[in-house]
Amino acid sequence: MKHTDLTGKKISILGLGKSGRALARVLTEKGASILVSDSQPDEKLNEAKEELSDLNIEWETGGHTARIYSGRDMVIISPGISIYHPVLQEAMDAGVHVISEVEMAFLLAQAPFIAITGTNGKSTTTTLIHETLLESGRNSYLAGNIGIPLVGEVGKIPEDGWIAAEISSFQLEAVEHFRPKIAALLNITSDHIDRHRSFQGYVDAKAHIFRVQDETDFAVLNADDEAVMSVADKIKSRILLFSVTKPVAEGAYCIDEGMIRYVFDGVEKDLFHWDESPLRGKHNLQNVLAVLCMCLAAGVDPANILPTLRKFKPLHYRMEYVDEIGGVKFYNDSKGTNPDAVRASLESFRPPLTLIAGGTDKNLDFGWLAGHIALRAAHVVLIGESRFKIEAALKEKNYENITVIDDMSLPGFKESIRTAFLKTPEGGVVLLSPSCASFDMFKRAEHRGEMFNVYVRELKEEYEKEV
Ligand code: UMA
Repeated sequence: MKHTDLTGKKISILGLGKSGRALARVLTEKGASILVSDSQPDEKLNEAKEELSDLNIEWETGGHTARIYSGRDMVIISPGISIYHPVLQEAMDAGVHVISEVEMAFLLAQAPFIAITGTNGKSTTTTLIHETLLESGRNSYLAGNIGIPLVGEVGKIPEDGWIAAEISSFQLEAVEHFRPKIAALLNITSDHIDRHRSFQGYVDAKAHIFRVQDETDFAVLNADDEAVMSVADKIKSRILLFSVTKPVAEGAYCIDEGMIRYVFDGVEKDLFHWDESPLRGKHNLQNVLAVLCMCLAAGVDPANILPTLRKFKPLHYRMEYVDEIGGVKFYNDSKGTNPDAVRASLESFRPPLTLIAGGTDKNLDFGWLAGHIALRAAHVVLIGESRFKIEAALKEKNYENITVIDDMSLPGFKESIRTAFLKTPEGGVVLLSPSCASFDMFKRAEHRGEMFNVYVRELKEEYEKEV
C-alpha cells in the first residue's frame, strides 16, 4: 500500500501546461504548499492564471530560478521539461527530490496501471486496450500522454479499475517507484534525439517503464524489434512477446497477416483471422497483438478484442480522411511526427501521392526516410524549420520533385496545401505526415491537424466556386 501524505509539504511544480495545472490542483487539495514556475512571461500565462485563480499558490514566471528548490521538499516536472535543465541539476545537487508528473500520479493511485510506450502506435494501442477492458465489463480509465494528465485522473479511479496509460519517453525520465502491473513497449525507432541526446538515451528512457517491475508483473515486448529486444535482458517481470513474423514461446503472433494465435499458461489457441479485423496495415496488427498480450496478462477474455475492433474509430489526425477535392483525397496524419510513422503512413497508399512534410527538427536523420519517400511520393512539399534538411536528404537520393515553402506562418501552411493539391493528379492523394514536431509553426500537433482540416475545407469551397 502506498502512503503519500503531502500535508504541509513544500512542492514546486515546473511547467504550467495541462500537467502542471492538474498537479497544482490535486496537490493543493492534498494540503501541499505550492509554487508554480514557468519559463514563459507572465502575459503569456493568462489561461493558466485564470484556471488556477481559486488556488492559494505562489507564482514564478519568465524562467526558473533557485526559488524552485530553496527550502522546498520536492520539485515535480511537466513532461515537456528535460531532466537535464540546469536548474534541476542544481536542485538535485542541493539534495531536493525531483520527480515527474507520472511518478506523482503513481504514488497517488490505488488502481493498477497498464502502461504503454513505444515510438509509434501508443495512442491507438492504449485506446484499444481501454475499450477492450470496457467491452469485457471491466472498469478502465484512459489517461496519460494521450492528452489527459494522469495525476488529475488517478484519484478518481477505484482500486478494482485499470488505469490504461499512454506513457512517453519524456514522462519516464524522472520516475523512481513507477511500477505498472502490465507494461508494453511497442517499438523503438529514431525520435526525440534532441531531448534524450542520443538514440541510446531514448531507448534507456523507454526501458524505465520496466525498471521496478518484479516477477508478479508483466512486460509485453515486440519480438520483431531489435531495439525493444535489446532491453529484454534486464527485465525481471514475466515477458509476453508478440510477433508478425514468427511463433513466440509465450504471447501472441500472426504470420503473413493470417490467423492470430496466442500461447499462454500452456494453452495455444487461434483467435481470429486478421482479415476479419476492420483495421489494416502491419503496424495495426502489431498493436492488436500487443493488446492480446495485455488481455492475457490482465485475465481478460481475448474474445472481446474483435468486437472492440469493429466499433473502433481511428483517432484524430492519425491517417484521418479529411475530404476530396476534384478527385484528390486529403489525409491528415499530423501526429506522424517521426520518420517511422511517416514510412508506415506512406505504405498505406499507392501513388500518385503528394506528401507535405517538415516542422521542428528533433535532431533526426532523414536519410532513411528520404529513400521511402522517393519510392512512394510523386511530389513533396516541404514546410517549417527542417525544410532544407529534408530537401538535402531527398536530393541525396536524386529526388527532385520538391517544392519548398519558406513562409512559416499560417498562410504559408495554407499555401503548402494548395501547392500539394495543384501538384496531385485526379485519383491521387495529398498526405500531411510531417515527420517532425509542430512547435515552429503551431501550438502543438493537434493545432497543426486542426488547421490542415480547416484549410482543406476552405480550399474545397474556393474550388467549388471556381468550377
Ligand atoms: N515550460 C517551462 N520550462 C521549460 C519548458 C517548458 O516552464 O523548460 C513550460 C511551457 O512554457 C508550458 C509548459 O511548460 O507552459 C508545457 O508543459 P508540457 O510541454 O509538459 O505540456 P503539457 O500541456 O503538460 O502536456 C504534457 C505532454 N507534453 C509533452 O510531452 C511535450 C502532452 O504530450 C501530454 O498529452 C500531456 O502532458 C498530458 O499527459 C504531448 C506530446 O507532444 C501530446 N508528447 C510527446 C509525443 O507524443 O511525441 C512526448
